[in-house]
Amino acid sequence: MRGGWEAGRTRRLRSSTARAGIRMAENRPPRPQGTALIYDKDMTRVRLLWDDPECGIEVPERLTSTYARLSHRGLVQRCVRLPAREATEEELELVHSPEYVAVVKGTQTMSKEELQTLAQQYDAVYFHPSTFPCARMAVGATLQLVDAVLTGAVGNGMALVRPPGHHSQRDAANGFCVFNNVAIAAEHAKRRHGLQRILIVDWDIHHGQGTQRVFESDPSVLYFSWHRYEHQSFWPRLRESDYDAVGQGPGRGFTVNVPWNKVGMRNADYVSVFLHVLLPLAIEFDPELVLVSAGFDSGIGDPEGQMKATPECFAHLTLLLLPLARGRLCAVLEGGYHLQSLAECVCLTLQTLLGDPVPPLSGDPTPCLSALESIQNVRAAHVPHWASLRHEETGPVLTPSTQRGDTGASLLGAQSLGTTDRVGSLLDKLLSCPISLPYPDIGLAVPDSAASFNLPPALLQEKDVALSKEEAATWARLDSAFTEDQAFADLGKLLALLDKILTGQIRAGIAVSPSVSAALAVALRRGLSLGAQRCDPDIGIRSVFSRLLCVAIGDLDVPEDLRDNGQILLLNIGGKETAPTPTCICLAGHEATEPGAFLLALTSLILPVAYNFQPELVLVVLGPGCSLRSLDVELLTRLLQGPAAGRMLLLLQNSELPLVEALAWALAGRALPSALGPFFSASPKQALAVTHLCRQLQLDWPMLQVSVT
Ligand code: Q9C
Ligand code: ZN
Repeated sequence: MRGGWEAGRTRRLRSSTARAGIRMAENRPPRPQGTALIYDKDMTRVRLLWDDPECGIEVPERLTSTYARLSHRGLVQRCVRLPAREATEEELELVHSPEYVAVVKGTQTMSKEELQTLAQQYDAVYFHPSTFPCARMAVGATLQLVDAVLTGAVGNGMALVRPPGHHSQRDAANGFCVFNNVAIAAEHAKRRHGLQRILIVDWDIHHGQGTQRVFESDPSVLYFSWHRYEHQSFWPRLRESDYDAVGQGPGRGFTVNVPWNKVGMRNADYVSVFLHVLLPLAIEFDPELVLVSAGFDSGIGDPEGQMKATPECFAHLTLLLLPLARGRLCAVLEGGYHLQSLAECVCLTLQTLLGDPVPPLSGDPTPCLSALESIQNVRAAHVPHWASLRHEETGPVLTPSTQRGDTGASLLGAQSLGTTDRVGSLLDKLLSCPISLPYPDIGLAVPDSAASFNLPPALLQEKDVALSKEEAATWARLDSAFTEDQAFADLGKLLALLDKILTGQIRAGIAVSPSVSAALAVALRRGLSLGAQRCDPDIGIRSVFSRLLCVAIGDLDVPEDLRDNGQILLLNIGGKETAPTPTCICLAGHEATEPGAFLLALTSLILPVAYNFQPELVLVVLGPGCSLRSLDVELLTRLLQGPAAGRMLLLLQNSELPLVEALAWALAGRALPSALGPFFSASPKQALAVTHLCRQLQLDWPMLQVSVT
């Protein structure tokens, strides 16, 4: 929406921005690091006092059992605890009418019968004498979180609140929601902190029609929601929840609805929507704050959602949002009614906010037909509003599928039968092996001159270990670049670092080399050879590294024997033209690394292929003359920590040494230090090149698909 279509302007600005970016990297102050957690047991006081099967699932144990699990995992102790408070009536009236606030206030002294009668005026709501103080505290907790993040006291955070908020409207309670916590927080961020662009990501499985209505004409709030819809047959059964509801007047394009028309959506469906719908628009929007309406009824096992996304999927969703808004992300609990699944999903969200590496994403990395239809439709609906989608050629789906969403083997009729059992045993399995993630540990193989950098703690620096001539011959095939002693020393460091990553002693690292092409060949050969003998410390049996993803930026020579090798997937951006094969993908020419073209390639090609491949290690190589902006390299680094559980080696040409500091922090889980800045679209020529390549490859890599054809 912002920025232009002028490729010429993009090209002229590129080199100066790139240099400025690198200079900036040298003197950046460290970003606020803490993760806030807000929880107050006063919010467990509200509960259903009569019999109502519809409202019976919104229970106090949603908070107590979630908090207990966070505490048991040691996550509470790692967070900055902030007190909740009750919002003022003035704050409530940022979104709600004084008349409605007075009605809710009046419930404090009502009898059970009066409460029940009032509840009947709304859809799927109950009241309790504690509803008013609890709902005020849910708002106040959300405001405390937003204030802490916007004043820089913490980097990000989460508020565990009840009652939830996103169905609540100016004059109405709805769907267990009394006051709209997130909508009030967004208004507060605008009015009290002067923010101009706020992104609300509503990953709850219900449509937050309350939030949508508050901001439907407001271009300063981009509202994204996915929701179980089933062609308008699922609650709240609104026409305005479909993909073609895009906002009103000046707010047109700033409401994004992704309807799920089938149940059983899985990790690949969720991640595909983030990569192909949310991320391009969010990057273009460049929010100053991200508010997540974090409902976990979209997680596996939930009786309302009936979806199949596993807890670790929420770690990935969080990771994909963290590069936005300099990491200023506030997650606020909405729904989530399967107590175990809810608690587990919250743990994984919070761990990701804390900077822990994300666990690998399980399941078949193929989005289902129904999800693809929704992706195609919502993209088509937003083409007029977003430059990042302007190259889209496909229109909306004309004849929606009748197949069920889950591409699994079972048939429509068999679905309800046994589903609960299957989900139950899957969950039991998941929960019986608690996730134990390695403590983030970063290694560096860089020249001694890097000693003056401001580097993250818990960092290992490889000492000089000169490579023998024999080793050099084995690994480097005596490349002419490696005849100098110093070059041998650099290679020795690189191999020592790589070995630690491959044997699981450290998670990620950065190596600098005078010749990255040669170093890349060394790393790949070593990876294949050592991978074959790797002993997995987690499961205690020999396992083999069989999938190495190499994302190479710039002009790099990769020896013939390492191309199309079967275990290596090579993605070369900005290099020489070669005919693409499924495992050697090239987006050629230096124009491919210009900001607009690169961002397009990142969300539509690099990340989908990376998630599809499910690599065990990601190697990112910045070749000579890599003209990516420092910011884009950081973005690439942060986002590629998803597909291989944070296992990553960055390989840089020694001229790029100044990038080491920023990238070490990025590997350690720190947010991007600056906003994404003005949006550049890809030139029509570059957009066509990316689109064409994705089309060619989508049979081999289904995560690339954005339409059903
Ligand atoms: N059987 C939240 O998740 N009941 N609210 C729908 C469909 C209302 C959900 C009935 C669900 C409200 C915050
Ligand atoms: Zn919900």
